[in-house]
Amino acid sequence: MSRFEETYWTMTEEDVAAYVLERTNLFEKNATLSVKEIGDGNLNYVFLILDKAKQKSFILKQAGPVARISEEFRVSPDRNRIEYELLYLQNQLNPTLVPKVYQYDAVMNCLLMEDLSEYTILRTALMCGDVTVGWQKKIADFIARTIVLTSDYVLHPKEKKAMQKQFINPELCDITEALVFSEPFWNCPRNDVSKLVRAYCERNLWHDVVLKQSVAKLKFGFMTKAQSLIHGDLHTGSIFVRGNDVKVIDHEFGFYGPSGFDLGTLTANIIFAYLHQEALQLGSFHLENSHTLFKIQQIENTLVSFIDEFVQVFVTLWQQAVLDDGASGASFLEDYLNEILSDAAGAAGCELIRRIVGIAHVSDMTSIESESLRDWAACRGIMLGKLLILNRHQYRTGKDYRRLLAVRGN
Ligand code: SR1
Ligand code: MG
Repeated sequence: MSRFEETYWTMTEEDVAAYVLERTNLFEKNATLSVKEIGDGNLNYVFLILDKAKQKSFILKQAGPVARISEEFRVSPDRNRIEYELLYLQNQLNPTLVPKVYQYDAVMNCLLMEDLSEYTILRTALMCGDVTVGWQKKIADFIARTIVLTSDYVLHPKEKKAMQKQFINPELCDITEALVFSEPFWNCPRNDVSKLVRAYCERNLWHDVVLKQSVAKLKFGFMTKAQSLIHGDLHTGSIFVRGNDVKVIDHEFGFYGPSGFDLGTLTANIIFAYLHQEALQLGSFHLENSHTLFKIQQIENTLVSFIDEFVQVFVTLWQQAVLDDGASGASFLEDYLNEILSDAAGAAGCELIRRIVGIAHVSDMTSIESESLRDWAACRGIMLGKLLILNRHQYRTGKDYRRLLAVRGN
């Protein structure tokens, strides 16, 4: 029996070269391959495999037994199955917006997929202000299509429950429940904040009883509302762009959860891109750095059109896909959509706060060079996050988010 068939172990670059030659038909058996581990995420190992002679390349992603960010997180490598099955499904629901997936191995907990090395991570593109116009509409469509087409009133009830069972994902949900909805809201030892931001949290976050109760409600919704299949970690590092082309990656956090969660997570990450540019603007020698001001405006417009496109596509799809007389009616649709938008605003607030206070930070914030501007952006992010959580029922349109970004003062 081959060493790849018996039991699971984590592979090196050399092992991956041997693995793909032995266990797949993607390369000729005598191909000379170069393999490089290129993963920069918090969880998995990502190998780029190149056959230079044939100009062919693929990505192999293997789930390790512990998270890369911290060995405190032991997570089942079965998340690789969830990612594979979600990619397979998304290749049917949104075929142009996800990488192609070729093979899954349940013993080695790895999957093979399309190489996207010629794409840029959206977070990086946004930080450079080098943004392809229109990506936000594609992702708004992706979210709306996914949450409508996997929901209870569109699927057959038995099919929906079978999918809910297929994508039960307790370990990764446990991470989100802890890192997004719990730890940032108390003085948890795992939190990671500067002295100044810690003092801000002591004053404005960790003892705010009303806020804590709101977050508890959002967490309860995350744990109990099995409304739609969601990505579960849809930040700007989970999206690749190349020209007009957009791909959503890293589906391992997927499960049946609240339909507004992905919309909210991505909203927060667009706000991080905005805060990054605001900090650059404040730090620039010229008071009116017109290039940065343009980028700030552009990111704000992107957020507005992201939200408005989502609402429009959601309503259209709902009206087309829902056949039930009651559920397709205006009153049901209005309530259902409002709940999704409130949950999205709440999730956006929690994502903003957790990426600033909790263990898993984002480079939009950490790359701000000046410590005082980093702290300024962090406190502003927490303030915006609180507003989103506490007033979540008020965020229904792009214009509402424009108003949020105009709020000043910490
Ligand atoms: C232990 S994993 C930390 C974070 O990285 C992932 O990308 C998720 O965002 C998770 O919360
Ligand atoms: Mg991820």
